[in-house]
Amino acid sequence: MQTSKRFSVAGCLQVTAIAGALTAMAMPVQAEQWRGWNIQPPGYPNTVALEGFAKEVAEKTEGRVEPKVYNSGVLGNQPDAIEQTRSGALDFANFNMGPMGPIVPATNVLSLPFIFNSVEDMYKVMDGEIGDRFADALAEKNLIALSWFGSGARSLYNTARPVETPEDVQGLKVRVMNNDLYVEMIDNLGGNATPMAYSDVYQALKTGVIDGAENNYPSYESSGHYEIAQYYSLTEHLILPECLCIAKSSWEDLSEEDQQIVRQAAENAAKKQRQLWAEGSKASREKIVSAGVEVNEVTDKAAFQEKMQPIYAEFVKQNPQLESLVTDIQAAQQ
Ligand code: BDP
Repeated sequence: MQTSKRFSVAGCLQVTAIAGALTAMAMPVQAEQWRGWNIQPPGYPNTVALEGFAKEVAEKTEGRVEPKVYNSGVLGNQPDAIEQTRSGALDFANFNMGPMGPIVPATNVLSLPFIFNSVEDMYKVMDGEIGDRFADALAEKNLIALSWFGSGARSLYNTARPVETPEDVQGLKVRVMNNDLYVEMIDNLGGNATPMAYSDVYQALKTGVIDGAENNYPSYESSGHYEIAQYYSLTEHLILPECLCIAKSSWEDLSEEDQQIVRQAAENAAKKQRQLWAEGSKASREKIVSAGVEVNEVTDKAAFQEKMQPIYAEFVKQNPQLESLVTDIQAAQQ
């Protein structure tokens, strides 16, 4: 009696287990479909790196997470996309730290003109403990920064003349990204700054609403701005890091194992992006030069740097809690 009862309980358990396994086979765990924002077009270094990230995550999580990258800013402009990622409406993105400033004040430190001496120094700083401080500030606003991309150095370009001294900026209408610091930057050089979405710049240049803008070689080239604004002057006033950021809610939905996979894929993507950036930047430069763009060196950068001093002074006055971040970045580059 007893034996048969035990037998039947075990049998029951076995049947239940088999039924469970069959159900699991028939209904696999729902895959997380991740939507990723990318402002750049197909083939751009960042795009290739992001697509590699998506592929690696899908493969290594065996389909538990399926990221898809939406290129060319089709999911909206950058300030909107930042808000959407913060709220979890988008799952991941590659953001520039310029338009991040109004949302995550600490990142404004990175937008102080000439804060970095070189792209190499920027990488060194962001890959170390200082980079972690920025990641912490982003996390407070629901953005998990998993790795840092580069975006070269931004320089001024316009339709009117080569910029060799600050006086050459006088009276030029210059598009800037959405950040008050950039308005001050152009104003201090005697120009008129116009904050505008990236996607509107081409038309604004064409119709003469603006005379110029500022960007790195790959963006200047891939956006087609070089076709209209044919003076590119190597002011190299901003060396901005970019993040590969995940929405906090999407991140927290992951198991620890999958977080590990996603983090590793983001680090691999940054490595790839930096390498592709160096190559792509060179290719873009060659392309614009052969299209007739006049590229000029700016020999007296100190004259531009001097005009930025009041911005630093005002910044630390308004944000005393960020002063140590400014001085630590400067000290790290000595
Ligand atoms: C590019 C950045 C992109 C910015 C764009 C701009 O990679 O994130 O949106 O500049 O100027 O270099 O708006």
